[in-house]
Amino acid sequence: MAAKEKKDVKITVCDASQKMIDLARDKGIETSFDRAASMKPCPIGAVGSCCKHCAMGPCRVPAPKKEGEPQKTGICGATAETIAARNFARMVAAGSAAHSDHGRGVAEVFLLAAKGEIPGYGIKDVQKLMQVAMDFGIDVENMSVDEIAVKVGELCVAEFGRQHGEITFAKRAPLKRRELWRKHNMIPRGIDREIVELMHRTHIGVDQDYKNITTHAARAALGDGWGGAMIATELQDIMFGTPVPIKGNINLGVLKDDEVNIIVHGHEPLLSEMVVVACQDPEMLAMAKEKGANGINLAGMCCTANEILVRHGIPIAGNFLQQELAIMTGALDAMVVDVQCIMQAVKDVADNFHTEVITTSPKAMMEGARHIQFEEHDPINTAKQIVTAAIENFPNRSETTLNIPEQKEDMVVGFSHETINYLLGGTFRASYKPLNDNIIGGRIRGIAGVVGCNNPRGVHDEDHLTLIKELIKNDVIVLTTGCAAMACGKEGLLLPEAAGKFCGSGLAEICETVGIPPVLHLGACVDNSRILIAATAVVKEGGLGDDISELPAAGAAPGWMSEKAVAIGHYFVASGVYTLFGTTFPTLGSKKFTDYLFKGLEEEWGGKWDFEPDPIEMAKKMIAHIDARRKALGIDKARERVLMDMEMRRELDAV
Ligand code: SF4
Ligand code: MSK
Repeated sequence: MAAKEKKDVKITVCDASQKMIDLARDKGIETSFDRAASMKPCPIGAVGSCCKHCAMGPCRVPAPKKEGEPQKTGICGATAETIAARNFARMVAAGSAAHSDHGRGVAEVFLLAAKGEIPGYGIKDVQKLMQVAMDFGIDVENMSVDEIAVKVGELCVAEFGRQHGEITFAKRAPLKRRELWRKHNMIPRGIDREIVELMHRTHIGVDQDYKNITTHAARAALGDGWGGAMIATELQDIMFGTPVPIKGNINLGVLKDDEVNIIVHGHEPLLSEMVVVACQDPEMLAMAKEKGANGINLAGMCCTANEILVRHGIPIAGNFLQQELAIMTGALDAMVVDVQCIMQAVKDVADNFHTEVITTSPKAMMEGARHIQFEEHDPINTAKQIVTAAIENFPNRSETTLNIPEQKEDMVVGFSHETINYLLGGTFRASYKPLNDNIIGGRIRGIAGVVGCNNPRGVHDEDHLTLIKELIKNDVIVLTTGCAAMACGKEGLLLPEAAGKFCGSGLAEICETVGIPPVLHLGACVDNSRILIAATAVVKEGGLGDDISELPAAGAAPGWMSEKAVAIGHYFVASGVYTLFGTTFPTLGSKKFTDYLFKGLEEEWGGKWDFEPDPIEMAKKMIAHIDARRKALGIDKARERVLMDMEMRRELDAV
């Protein structure tokens, strides 16, 4: 199908993206939106009913079309539920591996930095270092900060290869949750071990009990959320600074027509932290001037963007589905990628422009791209090489292909758990008490985590925005990360002013009084671990039950696409959260297995999965769950007085 014929089909709610998609189609340049339209998903594979775990297959076991028809099994006899569970579990394994390998990379660099072996890297957040050291049982009294950092680095690296016991951060979870995990043998021994075992169990002829597979998948996923991803978040904060509220800009309009434009894209902040420094280097700026540019403009994409946004206010050019579109502006001198969520197609689009695609990780190379390897012992030197390459490419830019959309939006980001604690806390000490009190009092109805990717199988950004607006309209405060956070940023939902425009009266008054947006940007995909910590802090503060599963809270990823999203979803479910996916769900081919995920799990774990492609219906389900939890806690009546009188307002002002 010719690209131009599809022009009238709504594919994004982002005007800047639409402009670039139209431009690509006019030029005959194919993007993921075109490929999604022309390639329908395999109806058997999409619902988890195809197994290719051995060479007797692939075996397809779709649900019978008519009642009474027998359900096929694989050649080995594997049932539809075993096959769906194995496929699901392998998604969890891959997603957990991705986050955890990110975490391992951070831990290794942290250790080198702690030993003073990386120029430019050190300890920025000593308080958090002490907190983590105490989690590991380190005797901080008699050690210097450097010695503590080395010990923390060694112990974090060891968490990955640990063979016995329990991963350290599991102890951060509420006691009731840990007891439940122990009962079901779900606490990870070591991060790598559970992933390896999950791959073993899902090999032909091993674990053929879908419930048993699901439980071990949770053990691997918990090794991500409470292990690899949490290590990544904590050590990044210690090394680069724990985020505090900071202003930023978002959308393709952040690119500049008179400056060298560099986008860092992917997930790891290790190199991009130094690219930030290199872009401000007088030598680099002089070189840019020599080449005719008025400066160097650094922007981010996907979660690398979130990492440097929340710590430095570096603008974001766009989320996952905008990576090809950023190149369509003709203004991009270098797209620098690390790992995860990088479409191979960026190179094809770049071939139509002067843009140089630069890979930096030996784990993520791309045919035809330039490779400048991240040297962990000397990141500033690598960063300068990259910035130099972009500067040298600036004169190759053509005025005739320059098309930067004007759209860009302001936002306030950087709501780490510590910041939420501080902002919503009392006058004399940070605490979650005022937040809990406002939930108990009904001004805040509940908490939602809305996270995850964009997927061209739906309208870009639309479901995130519809869902989130419906939630905040109903006084549900939203915590967000990843590409969902970026959709919110583009829509102005990450501004304190959004409260008056979009929120119900209870949430609006809280946000206006405290001066926060109703949607709090917590960071990148690995920073979903911050949501776990925030949820635990709410439990520990008291008054809202003894476990995460008792909170008036729910989670969603309406536009998910990656295996990491499945891992995240599974560790939230295993942590007690009602978690919904939109777009599609990868197990629907097996009713038995899907029923177990959507219904059976709740009885065992307190959390459960669900699938709802309509974002309004999704919001209704989340709110119904929140209300049911409020009722169970005996705080449902408080919702009847959501409007604040003057006395309530004074009380809030005083905290
Ligand atoms: Fe088929 Fe069983 Fe082999 Fe899977 S493991 S491909 S179901 S024979
Ligand atoms: S980048 S995993 S598309 S959120 Fe973290 Fe976005 Fe999903 Fe990648």
